[in-house]
Amino acid sequence: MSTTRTQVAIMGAGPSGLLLGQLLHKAGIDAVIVDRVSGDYVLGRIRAGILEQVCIDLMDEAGVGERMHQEGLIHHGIEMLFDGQRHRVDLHKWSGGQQVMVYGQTEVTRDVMAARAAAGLTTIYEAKNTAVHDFDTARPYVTYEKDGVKHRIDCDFIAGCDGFHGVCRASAPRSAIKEYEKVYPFGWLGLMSDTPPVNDELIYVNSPRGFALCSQRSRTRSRYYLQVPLTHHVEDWSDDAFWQELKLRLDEKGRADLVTGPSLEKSIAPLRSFVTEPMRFGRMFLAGDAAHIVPPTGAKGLNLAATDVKYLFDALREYYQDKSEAGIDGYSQKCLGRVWRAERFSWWFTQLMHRFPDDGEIVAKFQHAELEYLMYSEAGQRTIAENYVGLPLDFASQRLM
Ligand code: RFL
Ligand code: PHB
Repeated sequence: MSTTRTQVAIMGAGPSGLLLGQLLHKAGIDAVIVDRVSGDYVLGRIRAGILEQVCIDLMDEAGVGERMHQEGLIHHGIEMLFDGQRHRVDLHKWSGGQQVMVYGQTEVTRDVMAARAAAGLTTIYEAKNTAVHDFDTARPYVTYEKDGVKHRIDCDFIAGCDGFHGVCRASAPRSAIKEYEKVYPFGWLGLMSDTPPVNDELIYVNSPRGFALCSQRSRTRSRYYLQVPLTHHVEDWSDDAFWQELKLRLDEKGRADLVTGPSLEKSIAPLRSFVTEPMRFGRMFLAGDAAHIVPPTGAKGLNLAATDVKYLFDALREYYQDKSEAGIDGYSQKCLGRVWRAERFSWWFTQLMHRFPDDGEIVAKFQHAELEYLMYSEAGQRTIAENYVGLPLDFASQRLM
């Protein structure tokens, strides 16, 4: 067994782990990242597409925002399509001048990976049998196997950035953890194509045939989603069938404007709301999907991961530079305050926009009435806008009165 030492052992080289590693490096704190898959595999996963300001700011703080600012598209609004009509929610107007940015998770990952490689930092990919040990003591360590050799990394802290199926949350003592979960009775079939987006802004569609979303990655690359039953398999959806169904869920203008083309990628993602409490177990901290999952309707998954990373980085920097444990002691509570607000919005927006198999026509009528109200009321517009652009980092401590 070969043994090395670092200050922070980061499990997982997704956006959470990579961003945390880059921030720590900039602050002069040593970290090693371990992932069970290859770098190419991580880059091949098509996921989130919308960055909130907190995520943009974190990319800048990590010193990896240059390409994002050149290529990312700023959006000031979203469209809601129901009853055959489009309604624009002016995010900028109703959120006090904020916006979101279209920039894919793949690109975020690529940028941080490149910076990491340029700085000569260690990422161990394709590590087998990863495990975390003794995080309830002052001397935690991680182990893994690579090319048939066993390795051990001694550390001060373990950052559990290893996603929903990772080893970190699974290693927390069952008596110390509470998990909240809701699984939705449908999935999202996503298709990526090198075709110009059907609209400048995203369109969220509530149609009698189910939810649809028209998103994008650039002016020449589109990302579309369809709500599908959980029993469907991606192999059964030809590109033609996808485009056909999308057209049926769009309005006349959408049908006329839609440019179709061969898919670059097609996959079905299940939808889930999930939260782990707490997010700290001794000297192990969970961040991102390792601790919580949202249904993608509110575009919150990656952005929540970025907030966790921001809080965790600040806490670790405080520990090393100011010799204070206040940040790490408050980490879990601080994250969970924001997590639950994003979970609530994602759940609410999901139930507003999808057809649930057991709901009758009356629920479709309720949805319609609620959407009409939201589009009529300034309070309604503000509710969507301020949640969509992301509540402020210190939201939990703010009250109007
Ligand atoms: P990730 O991206 O899942 O990365 C975790 C990394 O940990 C590695 N890993 C391990 N490493 C070591 N040892 C182990 N035992 C390990 N087990 C796993 C994995 O290989 C992986 O590289 O989590 P992270 O970094 O917290 O980032 C979170 C975001 O990826 C996630 O919140 C979003 O992508 C969620 N999400 C979406 N969010 C959006 O805002 N919009 C979307 O359209 C959207 N689409 C999606 C999504 C998540 C999906 N998942 C999780 C299946 C679509 C899908 C399919
Ligand atoms: C995406 O572009 O993948 C995307 C955008 C907005 C969402 C979910 C996914 O709400």
